[in-house]
Amino acid sequence: MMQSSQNRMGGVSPQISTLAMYMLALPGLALVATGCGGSACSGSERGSAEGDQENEPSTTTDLKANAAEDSAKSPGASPADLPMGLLLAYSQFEIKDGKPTAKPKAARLEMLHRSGGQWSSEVLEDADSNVFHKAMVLSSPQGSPGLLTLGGSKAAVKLWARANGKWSAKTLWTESFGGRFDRMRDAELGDVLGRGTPQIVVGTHDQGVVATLEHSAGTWTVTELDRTPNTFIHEIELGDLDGDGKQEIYATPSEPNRLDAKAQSGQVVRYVPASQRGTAKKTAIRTVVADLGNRHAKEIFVGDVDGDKKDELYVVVEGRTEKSESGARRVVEPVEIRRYEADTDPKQGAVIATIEGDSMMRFLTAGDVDGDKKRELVAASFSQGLWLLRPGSNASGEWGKELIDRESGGFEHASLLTDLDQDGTDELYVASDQHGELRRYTWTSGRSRREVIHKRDIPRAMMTWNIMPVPAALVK
Ligand SMILES: [Ca+2]
Ligand SMILES: [Ca+2]
Ligand SMILES: [Ca+2]
Ligand SMILES: [Ca+2]
Repeated sequence: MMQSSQNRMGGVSPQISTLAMYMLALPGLALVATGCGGSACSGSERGSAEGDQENEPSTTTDLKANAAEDSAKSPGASPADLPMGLLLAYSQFEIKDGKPTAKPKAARLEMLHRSGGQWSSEVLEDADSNVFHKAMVLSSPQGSPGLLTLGGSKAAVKLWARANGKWSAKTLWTESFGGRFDRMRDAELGDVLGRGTPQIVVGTHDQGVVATLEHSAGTWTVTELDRTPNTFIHEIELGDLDGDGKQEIYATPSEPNRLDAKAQSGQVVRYVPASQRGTAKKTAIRTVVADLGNRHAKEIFVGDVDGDKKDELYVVVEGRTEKSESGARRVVEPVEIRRYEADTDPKQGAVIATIEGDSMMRFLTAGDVDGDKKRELVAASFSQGLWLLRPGSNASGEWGKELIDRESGGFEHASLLTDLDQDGTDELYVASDQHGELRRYTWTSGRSRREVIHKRDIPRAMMTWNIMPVPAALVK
């Protein structure tokens, strides 16, 4: 049984505004989403239980022993107790006559953890904003970990801490950028400035602002690395492609989102902060690393997936659709995943996978699903399901591609490979917003198993924007 408690923060009513923009895209596009077409489904086994009732509460804290015992009962089943939980960032919408409207409610965060064989969640809402795009753990400079949230409309970066059972926030950065939309859209943590402690690197809508937030002497200093009118930054990634031991910043500027998806031009750019080069002349040196022409990317991943000890950049290039005379929209150029190394020509990214029939893909996550110490990528497309991608001997050639689950989808389709039970193998967590379910996938003997771990009655009452791991002790 789910337990939940609720804290409502802030005092400003949510405005009907920017989320309508997101929602506008939904009704028409949702028609494209297809269910599992019988034989078209993957061969995955289906775990049927919500939560997992098979496992008795544990009496020992030896998680590895628990995991082994549990998996002997049912391979891949969730252990009764998990040392890590999940942070789920949402927007939510008012319900009228049992149906979701386009009117956004307060930004919502759910903190999910599992103990005694039960998944439990706690809800935190912030009426200052109408969406949390992401929430993640940030260890404060004083050492105590808190929860960092990225809010949209109003744009706010907040750090939450719990005292005497109540969550409260300190606003690290809020700004009206001067355009039509104000959103903190994505952030990553890393020591990009070479200070010895991590900074927060943030991407925003709609004035193309990319900024670092640096803590020193009790205050947070915001430094803008870039600003371009009428520009959305969809994602930030950090990594060291050039192998000098210092992380660069990668961001995805594009024209504002369009509903017709005919063409939306974008790039992936790299910022090397001046402090990495020992110059104070400019805040950062900006380079275009992927030139996507009349297409754009909302999702990128930077990391070493192929195991050569060097990071590379993966860019999910959104597809293009066109309307036929009958008014039906069809995909003329499907989603592609392109790979870039440090010296790849910006126009010559290597296509490692194509997702036929889809024009949108907003999540790419890396991890080791089978415990062979080699990493895979999981790609979550809007309407064509979840895909497992494995590099071959040539990491810039076409990768192995395997359907995990056709019956999984959503506008964002937030997904995360992470090892909550800490047994050395990653599980896959996916928010299938089309079904209003959070699902967990594990692999046994090459086959995936699906288990629903959290669900809501009205799927479209919420959109899941991000999933991140969190130590369970922080959210219990
Ligand atoms: Ca570097
Ligand atoms: Ca690599
Ligand atoms: Ca693997
Ligand atoms: Ca695991």
